[in-house]
Amino acid sequence: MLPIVDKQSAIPIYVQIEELLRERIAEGTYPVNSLIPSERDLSAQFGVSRMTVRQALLNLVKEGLLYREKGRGTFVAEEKMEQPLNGLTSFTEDMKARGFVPGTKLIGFSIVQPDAQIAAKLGLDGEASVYKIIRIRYADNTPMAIERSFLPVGLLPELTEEALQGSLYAYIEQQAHLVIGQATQRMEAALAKLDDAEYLQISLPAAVVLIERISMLDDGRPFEVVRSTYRADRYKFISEIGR
Ligand code: 16G
Repeated sequence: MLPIVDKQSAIPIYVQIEELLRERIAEGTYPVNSLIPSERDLSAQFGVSRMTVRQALLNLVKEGLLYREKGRGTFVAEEKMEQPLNGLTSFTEDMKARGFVPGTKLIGFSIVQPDAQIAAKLGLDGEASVYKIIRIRYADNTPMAIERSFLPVGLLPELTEEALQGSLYAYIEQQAHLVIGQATQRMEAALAKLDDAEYLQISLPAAVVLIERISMLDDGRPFEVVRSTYRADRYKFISEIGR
């Protein structure tokens, strides 16, 4: 039986094909990471041209619902991670809450003099030094984000590389006995830079979401400025909004 493509409709045929493919993915006819039928097969199934199928597939690839592998075909992508923007949570907590095993690769750990911007955001004067920490964060071994963090050495004088293999927030609360209060976040879209694309194992050009978080202890002292690069193909950000 041919699926219904309405050629008289005002809705372009490629959009109708997109919808039909979306349904098949949602129903599990095409499971996550499975190879979907070729353009030729789909055009025969839907009774439309290969050009039309190609357009629909291209749009679904752009949207992140499908991905392509050179020489192998088009596959169904994993569902994006839904990241709430309401609570001040840690990466480790976020991953665990979703049933993923959080992972960290520490690729930078040094003590530096902050530039004027970072110093101002952390409320530091010219003398104070900061940790500069770069970590790749994983969910079940898939790289999800890169975090470049700056923390005042004075607040966490005993911070070690070992502690950063696990949760920074757990260290702050349980080892350093500080109380985390609130944070301000700014988000913007960007194209991934070459080194970040390598860390995230994505091919260029690729969209990413940049988030800067400035976090404070409950007494108002800023304890971190973090610039994170999130994979736009793996993340959706959700916020609850009331009128
Ligand atoms: C999140 C935070 C980051 C924080 C980290 C601590 C955003 C944008 N960033 O990734 O600021 O440093 O969690 O995670 O949400 P951890 O306790 O697992 O090390």
